[in-house]
Amino acid sequence: MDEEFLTSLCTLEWREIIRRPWRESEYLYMRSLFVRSSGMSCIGINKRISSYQKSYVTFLDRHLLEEDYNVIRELSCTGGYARLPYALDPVDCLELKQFLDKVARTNGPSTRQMISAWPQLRNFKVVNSILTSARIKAIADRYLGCNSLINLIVAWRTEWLPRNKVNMDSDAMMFHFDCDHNRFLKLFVYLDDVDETCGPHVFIPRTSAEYRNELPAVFQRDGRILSSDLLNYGYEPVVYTGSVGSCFFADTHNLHKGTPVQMERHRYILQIQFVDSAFGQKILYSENELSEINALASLD
Ligand SMILES: O=C(O)CCC(=O)C(=O)O
Ligand SMILES: [Fe+2]
Repeated sequence: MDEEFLTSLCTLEWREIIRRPWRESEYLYMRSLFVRSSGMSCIGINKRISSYQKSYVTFLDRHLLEEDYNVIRELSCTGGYARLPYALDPVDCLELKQFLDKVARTNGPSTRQMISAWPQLRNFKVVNSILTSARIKAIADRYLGCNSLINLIVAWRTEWLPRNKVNMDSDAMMFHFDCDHNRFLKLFVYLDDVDETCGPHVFIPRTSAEYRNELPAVFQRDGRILSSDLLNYGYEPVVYTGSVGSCFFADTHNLHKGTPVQMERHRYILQIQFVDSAFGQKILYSENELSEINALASLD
């Protein structure tokens, strides 16, 4: 398997990719290439995807307002993080929050109760309002340089557990980068107020893609990273708290993590993922579901 092979895969249309049998080895190859090339592999592949869609990217301007260009500028300054300049309707957010409160706790040790099934999520106004927002899709597409595909919608509640019961690694509470796809941008929505006690999202700006080659050699690897190691090297984490309805874009190729919630506190999140290629980690949705989701989001 070589880079040429991966590049040709990423030029396929998403339907062709998801109809191919999914192979874990290909996904792991993409991941290891990302690390070995200090993030550059995803840029090369993304440039090739973009080059096929030049006219699409210029067409995005008609969907963007002046304040959206500030978001786009912020994304490029931080390496892929920016808050949306407006909040979503709190009533819509609380509807999904209340549903998450009813999701039964699984027996496992996780602090997170998640839902991602489209037949469940499609009924929520907050989900619909994001999927049908031309501004949000246009910002993501501008960042990703292509007509992106939405391939993951997930909502979860995080709750308190005694520290010795929390698996910080599997609950994404240790610094890591995501690499499920080539290039991607997630939109996080806080479905209720998130202050310092509710396990806010934390990230290290400018550690994604092209910035990876500036990382010290000890961090040029896959896997979890201790906060203390990053602090020792002078990295300053940024904490995103926010009130109900607030949203931010996150290119989680940057080092990032969630944080534990304090006793009697909860965090409720909705997350939507835009990808430049369907190639990578296995997709949870069927072809019909992806068509339905992306028809809502289409800018044509
Ligand atoms: O819980 C969080 O804020 C981060 C979760 C995470 O690592 C992710 O969504 O990629
Ligand atoms: Fe992550």
